[in-house]
Amino acid sequence: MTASKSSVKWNSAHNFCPERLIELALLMLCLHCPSVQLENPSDPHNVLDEAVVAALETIHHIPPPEAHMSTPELIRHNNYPVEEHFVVTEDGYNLTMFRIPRGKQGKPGGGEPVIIQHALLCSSDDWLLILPNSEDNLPYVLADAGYDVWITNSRGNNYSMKHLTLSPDSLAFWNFSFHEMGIYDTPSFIYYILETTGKSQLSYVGHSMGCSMFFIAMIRHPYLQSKVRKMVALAPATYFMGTNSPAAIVLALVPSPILQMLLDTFKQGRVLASGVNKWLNDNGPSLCSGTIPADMCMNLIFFIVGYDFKQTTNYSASMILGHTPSETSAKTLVHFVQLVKQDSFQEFDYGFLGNLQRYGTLFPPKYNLTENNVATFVMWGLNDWLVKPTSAARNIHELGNVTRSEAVKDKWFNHLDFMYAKNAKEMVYDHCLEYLAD
Ligand SMILES: *[C@@H]1O[C@H](CO)[C@@H](O)[C@H](O)[C@H]1NC(C)=O
Ligand SMILES: *[C@@H]1O[C@H](CO)[C@@H](O)[C@H](O)[C@H]1NC(C)=O
Ligand SMILES: *[C@@H]1O[C@H](CO)[C@@H](O)[C@H](O)[C@H]1NC(C)=O
Ligand SMILES: *[C@@H]1O[C@H](CO)[C@@H](O)[C@H](O)[C@H]1NC(C)=O
Ligand SMILES: *[C@@H]1O[C@H](CO)[C@@H](O)[C@H](O)[C@H]1NC(C)=O
Ligand SMILES: CC(=O)N[C@H]1CO[C@H](CO)[C@@H](O)[C@@H]1O
Repeated sequence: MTASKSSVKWNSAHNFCPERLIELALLMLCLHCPSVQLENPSDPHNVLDEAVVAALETIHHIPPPEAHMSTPELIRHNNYPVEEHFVVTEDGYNLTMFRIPRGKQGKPGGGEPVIIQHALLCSSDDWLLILPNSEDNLPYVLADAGYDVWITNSRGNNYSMKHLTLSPDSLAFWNFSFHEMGIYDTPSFIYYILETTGKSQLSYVGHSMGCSMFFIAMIRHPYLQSKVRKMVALAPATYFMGTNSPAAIVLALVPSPILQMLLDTFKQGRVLASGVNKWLNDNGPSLCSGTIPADMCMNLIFFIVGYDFKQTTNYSASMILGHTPSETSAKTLVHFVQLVKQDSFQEFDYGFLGNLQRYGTLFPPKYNLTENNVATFVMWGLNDWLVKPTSAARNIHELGNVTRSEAVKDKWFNHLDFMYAKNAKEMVYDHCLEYLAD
């Protein structure tokens, strides 16, 4: 009932045709562009026609077919083998993992399992969006090196929006943050993968929230530490001191109970209103392909995470918008905003009364990073607006067993470049391989 309602709503939004409005605006801009008029001042009609043709050409680049492919479709499209696996957590969430058991044809398999875990508002898709050199994507780099790759999806995202009893339309379904992902999802992935492969250990690569989850899992379930041989932490999201992400700063201005209430009321406990991300994913790629619109879209994305034009390709905007953002719970976002405000890596803050009831203390308990002794390699970006180099340094200082740490050598590397940059293989993934092989 609700589902059909929301699809009707979004269809009517589509009839509004924002695409056409944007095209019209661009066309008008181009028509008034002085450089076009100067080229051929003697023949105004010709100039106009040429300008229209040029404008249409920049606008009407068709997005690559990959922009609308799901994770298994992308993997098959790139000629790698893929398996789909499901695991149900102790609290009933049914999570999806995609496995690439070996590299391209002819490459050996059966290597060590490696988990690749995505960040906030992302999914397994986000590890597969580098074009045109698609072999540079992290899962393929690891698979071709002989690893048994498992790309995991944490609760609530597009691929893990399932629960044995709760419906995603209920507030109770969205009653989780990255704390629950760490307590329940990460252990479920680890146990399932070790059981399925018969191995005794695996390694783990996390990006941003993918690291927060992992640290929480290791700190709250210390017996899991012996199951993980090595961990790679890419831009770990634990401390946010001095963040200059405009989005984080604006959100931090809103008191968190009010932010939570607003999101619960207007978005049914999600970050994105039901259907928004599907609409964006369906329409974003065609809105954001072509040179000018793609640049505008990338500008919007950079606004959140830091500028880095050199490392995006003309495919980036349409690939990213075709797959991202994926859904997550409002509580996850609010929990992150609390970390930004309080500059502390700690459990969810329910307010004095709520904390007393839940934790028996006025303030939420902190996660003690020193208790995680898994051998860890931390990488951070010098141009990361979310996780600043000083925050990365604090994280490294506190973790129990950092055996290697370095800033990415490209000084413009930002928070999302760990997934999307065209030089990510050279700058990051090759270093991961080297560390894991050691
Ligand atoms: C989890 O979801 C998958 C796909 O929808 C389904 O095939 C599987 O049976 C589910 N697992 C359980 C235990 O319900
Ligand atoms: C969310 O979970 C907390 C405890 O984990 C509980 O107190 C609260 O009532 C739950 N809220 C909803 C809407 O299920
Ligand atoms: C991207 O650029 C390449 C060459 O620069 C071109 O062949 C390709 O058509 C462009 N793709 C898109 C989606 O604009
Ligand atoms: C964190 O854990 C380490 C190692 O177990 C311990 O030495 C330290 O005192 C703990 N820090 C706090 C603040 O509890
Ligand atoms: C850190 O990891 C290395 C490599 O796995 C291991 O040999 C060492 O014992 C670990 N250190 C601690 C304090 O656990
Ligand atoms: C639940 C949900 O939104 N699933 C979507 C995830 O993404 C794939 C591929 O884009 C869609 O086919 C699903 O409908």
